[in-house]
Amino acid sequence: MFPKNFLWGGAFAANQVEGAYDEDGKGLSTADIFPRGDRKSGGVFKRNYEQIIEASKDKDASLYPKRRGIDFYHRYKDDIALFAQMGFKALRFSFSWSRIFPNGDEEKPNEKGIAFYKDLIGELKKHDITPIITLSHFEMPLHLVLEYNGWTDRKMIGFFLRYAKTMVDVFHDDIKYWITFNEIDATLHIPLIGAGLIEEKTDDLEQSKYQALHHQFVASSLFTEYVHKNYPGLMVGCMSTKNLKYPATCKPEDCMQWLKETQMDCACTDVQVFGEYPYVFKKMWEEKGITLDISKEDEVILKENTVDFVSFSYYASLVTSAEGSKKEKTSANLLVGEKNPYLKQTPWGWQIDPVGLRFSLNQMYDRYKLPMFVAENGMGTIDVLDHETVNDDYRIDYLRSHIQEMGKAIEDGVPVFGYTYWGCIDCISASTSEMSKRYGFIYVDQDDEGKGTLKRYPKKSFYWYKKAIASNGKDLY
Ligand code: BGP
Repeated sequence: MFPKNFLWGGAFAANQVEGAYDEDGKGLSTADIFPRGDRKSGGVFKRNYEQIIEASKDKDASLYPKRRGIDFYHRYKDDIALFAQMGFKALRFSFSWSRIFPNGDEEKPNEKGIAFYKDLIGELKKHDITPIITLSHFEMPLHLVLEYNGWTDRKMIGFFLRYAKTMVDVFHDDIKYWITFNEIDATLHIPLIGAGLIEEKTDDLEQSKYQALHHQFVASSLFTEYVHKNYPGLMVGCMSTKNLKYPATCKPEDCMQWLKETQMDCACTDVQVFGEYPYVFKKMWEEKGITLDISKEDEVILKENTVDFVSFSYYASLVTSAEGSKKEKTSANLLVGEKNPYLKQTPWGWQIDPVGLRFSLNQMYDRYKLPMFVAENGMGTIDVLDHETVNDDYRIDYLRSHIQEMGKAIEDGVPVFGYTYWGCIDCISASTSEMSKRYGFIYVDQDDEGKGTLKRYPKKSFYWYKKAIASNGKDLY
């Protein structure tokens, strides 16, 4: 049921694996100022101005787990060799913007940063692994936050384009698939991580979030225009968080609430596929008293430069209802919603729903009629190293059921061209900066405090996924 050249692989982000946060000319990024949260207290998504300044002066890297990652910066050759051993066809990863433009508003790039990614991509080519790049994955040069308050400033469009054009001019022969922003909707949920926005530096937070998001849409479209004009054949995709929800009951009011939330969930992808704002956004701005700075020229740019494929992250699903407030809650990625009594949860409360992946693929293709790519799907949980491996049958069960449902979506008629399992190697969690929330096929010997040998140990799922890829998704037992 999977196409012959289906891109099986894995995904991670520079800020969660590379480490080397201040090496070879790299500037501080927003990821470098976040301390660790934990499963009980939850993720750390907000920092105020004072905390950011304090962290930016703090040389004690141990307090900021994303400064060390899993030392991929120095170990990428061996790690890529392990991915090749699994038979990866693709690796979805990101460039670290502040490795290329340390402050973000310089004229010239940092050549050492470019050289690192040339070596990395050369290593992938050696193993015939297709790179799928995200240009901005939950990080940006910290200077752009402190100097411009991130994407609230229209100048960011120029800074981003300088960075993005630099990278596609260098790598257009090596990289076909380009994603501009990871989960671009994050700007609305976690604006500091999604758009470098310091809340207390804005007069009207809602206005600033939507204005920042608008600047990101324009920047993404201008990059798309540049690629389509200069490098025909390359593909630019959008990427959002798939926050799948189900109505709590068949009560019409619950279904109406579900429809409203589903429309909002699709709104960012609507802009990047249809090239215009959906009425749910305009209604939201009216209700919030927001008037955005959207020029006629912006509207033409959005309309004429839409994406070539749609990608999203899918981990879990939630439930919604008209009277949601009284219901028991749980989380799924960036959102909190009602529990589903039919689903099991991970230790972090994310509800495991493989049918939801089939549902999401059908719903998204139904709406957009563009090639689909599952950029993230995975299970973060507690793994125990046992005789140099991990018996992660639970992860195999998660993968098997999600791959089976993805196969059903393809049989339904949805053109899915790739699947990059999130966290193909244990890495620093985006939300809590923990190591103990492990996703990988490969165990990394490092604990939440950064202690450990950093040695890599293939888990049971490593060998299972190798068989699944070799059989093109047929041999899942
Ligand atoms: C998504 C991010 C990824 C990844 C994933 C898992 O929102 O795009 O960066 O981290 O979530 O989240 P976490 O690492 O918090 O478990």
